[in-house]
Amino acid sequence: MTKNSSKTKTQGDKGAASPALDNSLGDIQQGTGQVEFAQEAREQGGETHQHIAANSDHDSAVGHLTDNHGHRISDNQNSLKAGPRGPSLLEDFVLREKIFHFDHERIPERIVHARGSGAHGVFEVTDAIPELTKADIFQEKGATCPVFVRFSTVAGSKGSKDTPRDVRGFAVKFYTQAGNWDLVGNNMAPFFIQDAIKFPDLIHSVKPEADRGYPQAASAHDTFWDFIGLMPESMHMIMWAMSDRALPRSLRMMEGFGVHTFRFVNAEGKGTFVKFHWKPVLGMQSTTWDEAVKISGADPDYHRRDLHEAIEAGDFPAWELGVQTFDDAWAAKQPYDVLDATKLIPEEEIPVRIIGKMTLNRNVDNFFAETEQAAFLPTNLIPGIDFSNDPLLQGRLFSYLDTQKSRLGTTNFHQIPINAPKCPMHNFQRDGAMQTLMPTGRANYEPNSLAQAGEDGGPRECPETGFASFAEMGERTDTTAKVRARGELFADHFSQARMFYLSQTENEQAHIASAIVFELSKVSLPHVRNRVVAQIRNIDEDLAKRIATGLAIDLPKAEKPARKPVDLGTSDALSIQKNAKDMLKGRKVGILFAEGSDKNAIDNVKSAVESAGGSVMLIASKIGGIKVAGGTLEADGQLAGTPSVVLDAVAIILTEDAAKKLTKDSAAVDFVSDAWAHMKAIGHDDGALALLKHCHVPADADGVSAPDKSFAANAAKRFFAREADVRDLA
Ligand code: HDD
Repeated sequence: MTKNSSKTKTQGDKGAASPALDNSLGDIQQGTGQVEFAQEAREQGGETHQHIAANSDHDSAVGHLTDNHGHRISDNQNSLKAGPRGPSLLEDFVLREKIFHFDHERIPERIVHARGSGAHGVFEVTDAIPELTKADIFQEKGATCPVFVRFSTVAGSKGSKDTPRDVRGFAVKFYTQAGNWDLVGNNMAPFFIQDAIKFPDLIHSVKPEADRGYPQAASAHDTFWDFIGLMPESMHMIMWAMSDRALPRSLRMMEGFGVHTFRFVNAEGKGTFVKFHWKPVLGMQSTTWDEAVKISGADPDYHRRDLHEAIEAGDFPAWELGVQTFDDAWAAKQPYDVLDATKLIPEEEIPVRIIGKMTLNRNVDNFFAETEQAAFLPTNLIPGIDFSNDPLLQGRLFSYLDTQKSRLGTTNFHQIPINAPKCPMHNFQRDGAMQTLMPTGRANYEPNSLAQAGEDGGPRECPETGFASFAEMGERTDTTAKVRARGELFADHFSQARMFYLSQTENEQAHIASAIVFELSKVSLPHVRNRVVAQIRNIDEDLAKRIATGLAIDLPKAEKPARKPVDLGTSDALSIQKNAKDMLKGRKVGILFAEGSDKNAIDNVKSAVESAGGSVMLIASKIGGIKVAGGTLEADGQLAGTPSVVLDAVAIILTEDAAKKLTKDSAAVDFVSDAWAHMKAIGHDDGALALLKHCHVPADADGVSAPDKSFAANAAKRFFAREADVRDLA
């Protein structure tokens, strides 16, 4: 141990263990030589107690059950009583500690984004950009850095379903050698509000209503739409939130956005504005609303399971990181303000330059220790990246640090392994609740002159390499008045909302109209409904009419816009369907079979799907083993528990008798009817025709085919042309 060292032990700091750990491991050093192992456990977090206890056993490598202080427990079944039928005794420290710990197992959930799923991965630079930024991670092509990602819904509690209509959080922690960089974004490019001072109001309005405590994880209620109708700046985001973007098929199939304009700063101190984008390698895909609702019943953990299973299977989800960069002069010419988080920059104006790739390749080992305790901070920046004056971003810079203290209970939350940097960390901050580090030495202040006496005076500032804020030129001068105001162009609330709506395909536009009709139909206050439609008249007259017709209300008088909208044209990049990648990779095909089904046909579908990169799930009424023509087959899923909503396409291989029998089974009927209504490919053999007919599925329709290669090609698509036949769209 370095004498008088004021260095602090952190992850990645491979110096000696702290004295406390050394002492506690004295026995281990003699007995088993497990110091390194135990120290590693400490660095990886969470497991230390268990391992120290287990390994401090001199005579056995097998773990003995102990309490939290290392005392072996002889009986974990019975509490200590005064006689077998007597009262329990207060002295039972084993019982008391166990119950005490259990009572405190839960921590407050996040006020927003409570429901989330996380995974580890790696980021690799594919195109170095030293000319734009001096950020450590972007200097060399091929450089890599570990990452942790947490995806989330926004409104629901942590036990809520995965598939509500909602924005998805897309938070990435890069553990760079220059410190952690957290890019805490969403799967939608704009945001609801322009100024952080409105965030508590927005969130209060969308959360379960204050008096009645419902609805959970839903925006379809009075208070949300009341707020929205009164906040026209939210209209652009409302178009996104009511679009298919709010219903991702998989977390692996959604885009991510840093939302705000940030600054890159290069080695010469030159600043460049930047917007960050994540592009999914599997392409974008969404479910229909009906599908999402049914999935939430069939599998509330649909997205969490999908992410976990894909990573377990080695089918690693990946995204490309892209940037849109521009300078102040370009920004000044735009009809919108780049500091306004309710606006985006069309990709057709400034193309997204791909600079890296993120691959998620490891599931968490402990959901609580990692996913739940992960603390993201927009203030986690590294030299070469800086904030902009976006007033929403500026407010976030306070909120996240603050929230971690209330959620994780201590200012030392940065020491939790998932949050700790993987580069050295040394400073003079000390103590606090749950302090787990052991800074040593006399120097806990700076400046100090202890080094002159041969002692370790501790770390020093780094004027050259440390974080230096970009020397922002502009409005902050001595003559600028303090104001509570916004930039002039912030007042344009409708131009980009219109651009988004007009950029969608016909189906996508219909989905937006239907979604708003659905949501406003759950609103009980007529004036709230009317005001929202009155705002939407400023986006698109036809959309407003469709919604009014869908609600059976008169078209209200348009709200007067604060600033006249301008025509921004369209941007194809905003549509999911226009950018869909018809691929089977990452998609799941179900094969419904029964007694007597043709094994050969099943095998053919399986190999066609698998060779196109998809996965297959065999589904039958019973899972244990069913006699089919050509052998016996076990099913992966029982029909009643595996509806077609959790699949991307279905093949139905049945004998005529089995098909007739299944017409009387509502699970089978729903299986086929839903696959048809959700515009999925259906493969079938002749035997299955009776079931198809019963479900009113025309055997010659587009996307309905024999279970051969054509089915595998169809399975990668959705047949949106079918939609008008299966749904009454607004
Ligand atoms: Fe936020 C969490 C994304 C505006 C205050 N936010 C949180 C998470 C994401 C975002 C992805 C979850 C992180 C995780 O997985 O742990 N938030 C955004 C985006 C915003 C945004 C993209 C706008 C562009 N947020 C925003 C504002 C405020 C907050 C304006 C407050 C002024 N957000 C929080 C928070 C949370 C949070 C209360 C809850 C849990 C947490 O921070 O760690 O501080």
